[in-house]
Amino acid sequence: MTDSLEQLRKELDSTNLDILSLLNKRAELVQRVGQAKDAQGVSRFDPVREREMLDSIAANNEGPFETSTLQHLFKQVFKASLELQKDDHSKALLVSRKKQPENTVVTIKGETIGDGIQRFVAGPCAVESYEQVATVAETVKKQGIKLLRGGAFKPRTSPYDFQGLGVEGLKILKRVADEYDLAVISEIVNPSDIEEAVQHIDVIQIGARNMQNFELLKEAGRTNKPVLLKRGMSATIEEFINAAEYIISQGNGQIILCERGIRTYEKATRNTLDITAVPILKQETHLPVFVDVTHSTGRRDLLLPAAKAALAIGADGVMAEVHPDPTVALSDSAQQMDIPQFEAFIHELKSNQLSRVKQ
Ligand code: PRE
Repeated sequence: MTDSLEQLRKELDSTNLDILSLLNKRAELVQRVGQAKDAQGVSRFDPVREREMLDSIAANNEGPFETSTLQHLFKQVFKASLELQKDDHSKALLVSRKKQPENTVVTIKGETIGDGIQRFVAGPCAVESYEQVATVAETVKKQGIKLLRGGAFKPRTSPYDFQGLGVEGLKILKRVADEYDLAVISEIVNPSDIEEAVQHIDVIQIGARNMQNFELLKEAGRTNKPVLLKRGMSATIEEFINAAEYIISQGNGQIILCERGIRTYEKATRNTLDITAVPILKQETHLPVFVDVTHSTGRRDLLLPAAKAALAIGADGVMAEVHPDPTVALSDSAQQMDIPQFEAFIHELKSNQLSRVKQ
């Protein structure tokens, strides 16, 4: 006598529940494996281990399913397990929005970043002299901008290019900041310079080339100065977020992320501005996000449209370079704005009135 359909389905229902319970039991084990791997710094994906398990399935399969069918199903389980481990990992990150749903607001000399008002950071690529920085500071101040940038330590592609004025440059920034009541941002490249640098500057910038200089990240994390962290030119968003985690893990949560373009095959611009990184970073983390329009485009004619795009997509601010005479600038002369161009740039962004833009 054949079993009734109803009876068979009852058995299937109960078997489904067994499978469900076993899958979740497996998932719990996978989560524990994930934690152990994170603690050891071991890569989550392990193809050798997966191969061993697939071989064991082949050796033990008594049918009626074909081995290839079962291997396919198990591979899906491994994939889902990997996703679960990744999810757990990102939930555990201190920079993660899952950990802290509300926005981090970074405060720099009374100026707030990340509170919904869009800000600007402007200044020359490199500090060249007191007069040069003071001229730019005057313009920046006139535009109602509080944050002045200027490079004192310049990591250049060629060792024969201008390397910056070093600590002397930081002192010039400090003098100008005091005279014009501005806050200054400058890149630090060497962990051992941080102690001295924090006496002169208000924000430590960590540049694209140093995004994974973990000693530098940790040293910046041990200070109480805000840090502007630029995305590495070949860094994925996940790597960028983990770099920020290095800083916060040392106690300093005053971090601004800065998208500055990534390296692609496209040659029309210096880098490819990854504009959607902005909303992704804002979804994934609680940190403010800036866009550096100068380094991403490398083209003066693209600064304005790139800045408009950045503000429209929800960036907390835009960084741009301005020099009294870009033609004779010691670095990046092709992409810095002169003062009238900068004034027009800010004027256009303001009148464009992406309503939350504040000078
Ligand atoms: C697991 C998950 C992902 C890896 O690629 C390999 C195996 C699995 O689901 O079995 C678990 C795991 O992370 C591991 O055994 O190392």
